[in-house]
Amino acid sequence: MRRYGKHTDEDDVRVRPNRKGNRPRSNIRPKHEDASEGLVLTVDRGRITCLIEDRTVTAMKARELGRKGVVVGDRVMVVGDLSGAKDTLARIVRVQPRSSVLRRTADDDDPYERVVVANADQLAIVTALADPEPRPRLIDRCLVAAYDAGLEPLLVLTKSDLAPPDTLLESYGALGVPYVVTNREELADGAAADRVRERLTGRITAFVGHSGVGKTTLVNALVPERRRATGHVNAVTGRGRHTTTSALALPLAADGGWVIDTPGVRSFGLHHIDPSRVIHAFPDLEPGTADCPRACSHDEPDCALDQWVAEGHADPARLYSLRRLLATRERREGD
Ligand SMILES: Nc1nc2c(ncn2[C@@H]2O[C@H](COP(=O)(O)OP(=O)(O)OP(=O)(O)O)[C@@H](O)[C@H]2O)c(=O)[nH]1
Ligand SMILES: [Mg+2]
Ligand SMILES: [Zn+2]
Repeated sequence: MRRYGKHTDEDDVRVRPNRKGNRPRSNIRPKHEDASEGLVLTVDRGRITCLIEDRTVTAMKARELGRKGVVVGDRVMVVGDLSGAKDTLARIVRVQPRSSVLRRTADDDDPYERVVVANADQLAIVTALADPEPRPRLIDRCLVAAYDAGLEPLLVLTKSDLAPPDTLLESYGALGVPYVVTNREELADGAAADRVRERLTGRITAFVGHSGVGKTTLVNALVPERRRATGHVNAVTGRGRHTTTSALALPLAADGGWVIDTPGVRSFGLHHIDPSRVIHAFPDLEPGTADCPRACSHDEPDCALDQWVAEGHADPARLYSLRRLLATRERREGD
């Protein structure tokens, strides 16, 4: 493999004379046809860690990528020094088309959407049953974001040693979202990891939730050889301490699949949600929208879904749940 020296990239080559002599630039510039595909494992202030075959390679964005972001889960084309040796820096020249994009905004009025992860196929919505208190509004918002992005949601209810899951499970029953309940004892004896792992095999799952709900604790139980730091929940405020500061993708052993641990969120802003994509996750209701007015919000007087349910095609509880989710953008914190 050719070396271009420490921290050298295309831009350096363009502006600096070549110290080694007068080789033409075309010899120095890596050819993009030689690019190797990598999976982005983590992004830390412009330093992007990729997995290329079995090597972990640090890279940065090539200038030609412009403002296009690179996020955890991206499949990228990388050129330059791909040895993975210390102090080497490769360049990402292309981001492959994404199969899914999970977005969130800081709040609903914020037009700046950040991509949380790319190419995930499942969203594990992690909620503690206590400490911190569960907030159904955040769950609803994550569900909407998952449906909108085409990810399958999985409800992970942690800390059942502190409070029972019954009320929460009841209110999500009609949605039919798969769920797992875990607790401290089962984290210790491996039962929690086993039960969660069943849902993760062969898939790329992003773990999201408030700080302190136990995302990293669970990821550590699933991938013990890659232990990350966990934090304590503040006894007075009942809040987590935002221990995890960057998203990280970790491979599940043997049976395949990836888990992506993410930093705790305070809110999950939904700036733009397309109701037609959300309703796609409700196959029992979707055919009933054929008679809806154009661009129906599915939560207005002329919506055809009332008729659909009245005619017995679907369970009214399902329509209620759908509308509760679609209305979650309008509701304020504390609802
Ligand atoms: N009682 C109890 N505590 C738990 C359980 N799971 C995790 N915890 C505790 O919850 C605290 C927070 O766990 P973390 O894994 O750091 O939470 P996190 O969601 O990763 O938090 P951030 O990284 O800040 O977003 C730690 O003290 C864990 O030991 C559980 O099932 N029961
Ligand atoms: Mg964490
Ligand atoms: Zn409608």
